[in-house]
Amino acid sequence: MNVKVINGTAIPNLPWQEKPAGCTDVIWRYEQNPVIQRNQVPNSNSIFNSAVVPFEGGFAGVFRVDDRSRNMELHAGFSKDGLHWDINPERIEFVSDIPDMQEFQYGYDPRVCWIEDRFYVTWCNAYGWKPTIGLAYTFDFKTFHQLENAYLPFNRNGVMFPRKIGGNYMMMSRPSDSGHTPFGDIYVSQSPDLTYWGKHRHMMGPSKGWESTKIGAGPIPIETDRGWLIFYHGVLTSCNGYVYSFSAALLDKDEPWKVLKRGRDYLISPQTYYECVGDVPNVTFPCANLVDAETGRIAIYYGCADTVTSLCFTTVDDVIDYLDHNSQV
Ligand code: BMA
Repeated sequence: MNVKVINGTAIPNLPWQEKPAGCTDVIWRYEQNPVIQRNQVPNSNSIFNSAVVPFEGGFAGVFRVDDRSRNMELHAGFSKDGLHWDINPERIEFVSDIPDMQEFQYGYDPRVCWIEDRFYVTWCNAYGWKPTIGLAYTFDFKTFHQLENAYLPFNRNGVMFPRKIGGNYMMMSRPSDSGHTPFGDIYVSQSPDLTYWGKHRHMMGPSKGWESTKIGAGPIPIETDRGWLIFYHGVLTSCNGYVYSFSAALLDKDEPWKVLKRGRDYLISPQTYYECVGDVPNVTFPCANLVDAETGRIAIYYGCADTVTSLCFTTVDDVIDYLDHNSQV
């Protein structure tokens, strides 16, 4: 490995498949995709845009499950190998001492981040039936303690950094509108206590064709000796609607709103059947990455066509090498 993963852990049982012979892509897909089918839970319509982490020698996660009434809900799930998942049929019932946080309206697009001694979950949470960023923590994926929402509506794609930086917790987010927002930049906000968020800094906005409409943060940032490595999604407006692809960027380690490198091209765009056909065609939407600190191998979980969940693979060296030669900040 040329680039070192910092503060990472070894994941010897990381789901993994070698790059196919002759493949020149930076990120390659798992051959048995999708790993999570739409009807894996009784009464589910779709399971996608979901987050997983290493847990007790295996893996745990928070899954976006839309049910057959088309309620958008979050379910916990467990797996020994990261491929075969046992997802709870009942949605997560958050507990909270804060009366205003006690009613669950809808939740989607979760991310899970280990910080210090527990797992934090961020998700797009309805407050007054309007989307903002919900925040909760869990130790065991059984009881989830809900905290204050991080922001006012409208906001989506809240993604925490896995440690305090300069003494504060940090979170990326994407201020939005009430609909299928036709704009969107990524900002980084800071908090001393996970209740009050401020010092909002602009990180980056839409750019080249594949990400010309809006962008949003994806999985939890990976700390390396070159800076924070992130995957993020970008949206193109075609004559037939939105197309969601994703690429990578490298952020300054102390001031992560400063973008050091940014992929010129997408690294994954909707091209396979399961990415192009589903409830919302042409969506690849990453919400989690598992990183083996020993080898630099990365397994990315991404939602496909708002219907199923898939896996793809790369390495820290492959992505940084790509960024070193194909960056357009
Ligand atoms: C976004 C979110 C995502 C979804 C995407 C494509 O606004 O709702 O959950 O994957 O649209 O429909």
